[in-house]
Amino acid sequence: MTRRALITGITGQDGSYLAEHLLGLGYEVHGIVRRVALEDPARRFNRLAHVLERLTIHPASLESYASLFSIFSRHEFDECYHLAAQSFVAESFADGFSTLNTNINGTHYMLAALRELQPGCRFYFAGSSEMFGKVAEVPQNEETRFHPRSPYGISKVAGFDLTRNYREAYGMFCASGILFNHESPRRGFEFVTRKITSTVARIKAGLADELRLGNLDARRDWGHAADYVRAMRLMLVRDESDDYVVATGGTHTVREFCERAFARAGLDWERHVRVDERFYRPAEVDLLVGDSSKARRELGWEPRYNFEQLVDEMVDADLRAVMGDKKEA
Ligand code: G4F
Repeated sequence: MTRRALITGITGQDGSYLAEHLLGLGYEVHGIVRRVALEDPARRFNRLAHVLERLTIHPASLESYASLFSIFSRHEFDECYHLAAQSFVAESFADGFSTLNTNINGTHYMLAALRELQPGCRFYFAGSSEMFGKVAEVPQNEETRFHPRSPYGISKVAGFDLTRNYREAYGMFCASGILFNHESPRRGFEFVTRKITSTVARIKAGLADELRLGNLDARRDWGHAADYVRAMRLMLVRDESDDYVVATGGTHTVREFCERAFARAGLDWERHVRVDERFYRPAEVDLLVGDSSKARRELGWEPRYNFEQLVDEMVDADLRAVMGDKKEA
C-alpha cells in the first residue's frame, strides 16, 4: 500500500529534500504551507519546482490549531514530519517572543491534533544540536544534558520534551531527530555557509568585494541536508519510536569554511573577509560536534558527503547561478 506522508516546512531546505526522497520511495507526499506562500508560488516554491506537480499542498498555519485540525480531519497520514519552525538563531535573539510562540505552540498544536484525530500516525520532530548549547561534554550524544543558549534552542528543547511526553503519556509513535547543522545549495542566505558561498560567487563575478562575518572561531559539525533527511525517515519506520543524534562527527570553524570556499573559486579568503561585531551573538555555542553512533547502529544511517564535498557543491552551485544571472543581464 502506498504510504502517505505530511511535511510541515515543505518549502524549506529540508522539506524539499525530504519530499524528493519520499517521492523516490513511492510515497504520496502532502505539505502544509501558509496561505501567503500560495500567493507567491514562483518565489516560495523555488526549491520544489521540479516536483511540485507530484505534491498535494494544503494551506494552513502552525499558529492556528483549527487549520491543522481541519487537515487531519479530512486526510489520513501514515507519517508526519514536523520541520516547520523559525529556525534562524540570530533572529530568535531579535524576536524571542515570536520564535517561542511559533515553535512551541506549532509543535504542540500538531501533536494535540494528531492525538485527537490520528493517534496512529507516526510523528517526527525536528530537534536541533542548538539544544546542547553550552555543551556539557564533547561530542554530544542522546544522553548529553541540554543547556540551550538562545530562544531558538529553548523552543527546540520544549518541542523535544513535548514530543517525548506524547510518546510516554499517550503511547504515540513520536521520534525526535537531534540534527546537527546541515547545509546544501538550497540553504537560506542568512545562514553562515550560504552567506559565504553566495558571496564568494558574487566576488568571483566582480559583483562584490568583501564578506562581513561575525565569530570566525565558532565550530560546527556541518553535514549535507540530503543525507540528513534519509535519517528522518529511517526513524519513522522502526518498530519503536526513539530519539537520535544525526551528525558527521567532524568539526570545522567558520574560518575553515571560508578558506575552502574561497579556494574553490580560486580566491584568497583573507583579502575579502572582514570581521564585523554586528554578526556576533549575545551568547554563542562554541563547539558542537555530534556522536551519531546510535543512529549508525540502529538505523543503519551514515552520511555520504564529507565536509569538502559539501563546500565544493555549494560554491559550484552559487557560481553557476551568478554566472547564469550575469549572462541574462
Ligand atoms: O549558520 P548559522 O546561522 O547556524 P546555527 O546558528 O548554527 O543554526 C543552524 O543550525 C542549527 C543546528 O545546530 C539549527 F538548529 C538552526 O536552525 C540552524 O539551521 O551560524 C553558524 C555559526 C554561528 O556560530 C554563528 O555565530 O556561524 C557563526 N557566524 C559567524 N558569522 C555567523 C556569521 N552566522 C551567520 N548566520 N552570519 C554570520 O555573518
